[in-house]
Amino acid sequence: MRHEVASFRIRATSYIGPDGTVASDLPAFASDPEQLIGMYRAMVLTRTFDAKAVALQRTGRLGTFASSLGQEAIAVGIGTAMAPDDVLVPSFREQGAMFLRGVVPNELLLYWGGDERGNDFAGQRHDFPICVPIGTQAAHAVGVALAMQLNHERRVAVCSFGDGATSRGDVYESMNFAGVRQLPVVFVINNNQWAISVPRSAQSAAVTLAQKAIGAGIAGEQVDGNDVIAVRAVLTDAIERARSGGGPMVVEALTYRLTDHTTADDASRYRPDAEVSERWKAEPIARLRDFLVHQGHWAREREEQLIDECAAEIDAAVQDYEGYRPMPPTSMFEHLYATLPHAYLAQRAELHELERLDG
Ligand SMILES: Cc1ncc(C[n+]2csc(CCOP(=O)(O)OP(=O)(O)O)c2C)c(N)n1
Ligand SMILES: [Mg+2]
Repeated sequence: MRHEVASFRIRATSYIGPDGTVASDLPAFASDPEQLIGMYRAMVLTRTFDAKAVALQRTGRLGTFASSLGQEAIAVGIGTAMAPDDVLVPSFREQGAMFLRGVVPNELLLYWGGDERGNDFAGQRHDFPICVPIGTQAAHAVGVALAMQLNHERRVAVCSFGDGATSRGDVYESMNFAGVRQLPVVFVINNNQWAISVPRSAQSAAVTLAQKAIGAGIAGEQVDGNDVIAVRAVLTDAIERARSGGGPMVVEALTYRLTDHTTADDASRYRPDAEVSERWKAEPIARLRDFLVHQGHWAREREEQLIDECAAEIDAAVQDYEGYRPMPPTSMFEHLYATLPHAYLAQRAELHELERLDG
């Protein structure tokens, strides 16, 4: 006899469609225009920051930078769904969430400028720094969630990574362990359809990336990652569920990387312009703005004022950043170990000597 022993469904949520359609059952926070305007502002600030950071890199004033152009709704959805005590364990494209959590633009400029002081967030002591090794932060998030569970804390770890990262063992292993222990962790897949030049279709034969949760025995769902209302709503539910002992969850947020992978990349070499132009029609900022205008909560003067405010805030951050004296090369030894391992002592001494000779 054969019978079905398991089956699964993956639910997808959206509230505001790219064509302006609006669902009737909006979440409660969406009836407060100030909440929506705050989210709109956070997305515009993020886009302003990204544009400035790319310009700084192009003029030799910043190192390699990863823009989140087109992906702002995911970061802002994460940042607005989390409680202050929760712990964000981000990848390298979550600047919008980091700003909402108290990291300041100047710190991220320092980081991307190669200065470790940028990872020592003055106003946000318990979130994790940017993680460039793909997917390794998932294991860190699971460790954080395990500590929270052992300490009986009502806190949640929120970990984001890309579509490409879901092919990594680190991510599978983390999901698996989170399922076994029913840890308070929410994994957010920031599915921007590309992992540098590798398209989503070459990443996995699975119809959704959310269903990778099923193999780990945890819940998985999709959300329209260009609809900030949907991202916030779905993540709020996932986080509150995890907080009250309901276990981990995987949320796949569907979006599109509208620009190069980083400033070291040229995406026009591997994807057609027509694909990118098409995706601009669904980008998240215009979508929320259209909704706000339609509801009578937004107008040209407010838009112009907001653009000026964001530009001023980012310009001030650039001024601060450029006012920093660069750290000496020996600072590379200062931020990883509490006690420097023996093998590095001689290397540091050698660098000190070179610095001394350089005057
Ligand atoms: C362990 C590891 N392998 C390879 C790389 C080089 N690398 C940097 S970004 C990237 C692609 C990541 O794609 P995805 O997870 O979709 O995130 P996205 O950059 O699209 O946000 C790769 C392979 C790395 N940083 N770490
Ligand atoms: Mg990607």
